[in-house]
Amino acid sequence: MSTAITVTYLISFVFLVLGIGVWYKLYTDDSANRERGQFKYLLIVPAFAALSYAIMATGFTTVTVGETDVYVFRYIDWLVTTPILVAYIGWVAGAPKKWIYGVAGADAMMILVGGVAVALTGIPKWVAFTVSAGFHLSLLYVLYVVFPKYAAEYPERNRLFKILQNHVGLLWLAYPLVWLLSPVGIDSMGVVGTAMIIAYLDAIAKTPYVYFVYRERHCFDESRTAARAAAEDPTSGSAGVAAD
Ligand code: RET
Repeated sequence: MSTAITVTYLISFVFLVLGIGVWYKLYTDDSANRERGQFKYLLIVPAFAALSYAIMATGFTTVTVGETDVYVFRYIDWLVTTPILVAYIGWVAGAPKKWIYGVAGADAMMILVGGVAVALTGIPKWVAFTVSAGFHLSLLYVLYVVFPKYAAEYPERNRLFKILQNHVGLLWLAYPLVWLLSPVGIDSMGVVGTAMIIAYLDAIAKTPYVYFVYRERHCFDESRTAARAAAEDPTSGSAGVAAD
């Protein structure tokens, strides 16, 4: 493995360990309601990715399927962590469980089928790519059409919802594009460039995500929900007028 790749993987590893530190601050902040925020699940995101980058930095990156090298740790990491990233947005939006599990399932299928596409050749490869891209589109539909309807009922969480929605909605568009240009796609970008871009995208997709939740951690506080409910309730006196 080239030195450039090893160094990039190590940088991503350090950035992801920083993400674990941010998570720790989030989880141990007594002024925030960690149970309502379901912060515990977010640890898996930087921790699993840091582990997978540590393993990849040692040079153990690929498993050969037929004649193709498949970056197994990359796909295992994505399979474990990306459903959490999208499901958590559903949690912030206050969406029902069926949508939260549904979007996590669509995400897992996107990664699984995308991973299979790497190992295939010819037409089947492009069919698998298209199916995976279809799951990606369905995920974006839930993020931009379904979740906002539920998020509207929790105005105090709206800021965090919008930040995470756009962080995931926009940044993730780069992944299928990089895949397309990489050696497993139309091969107009080298192995080193691909590895470096993905290592960068992965780190940016995770540590800042946890940081955004940290910054907005108080949106889950009961006092805020109660204050809004009181303001919206016309029977609670003049506060109802103020809410308009
Ligand atoms: C693949 C190839 C097939 C088509 C599509 C893909 C999308 C992958 C995505 C991955 C996101 C990964 C993240 C990792 C964080 O560490 C599988 C590349 C649509 C969106 C956010």
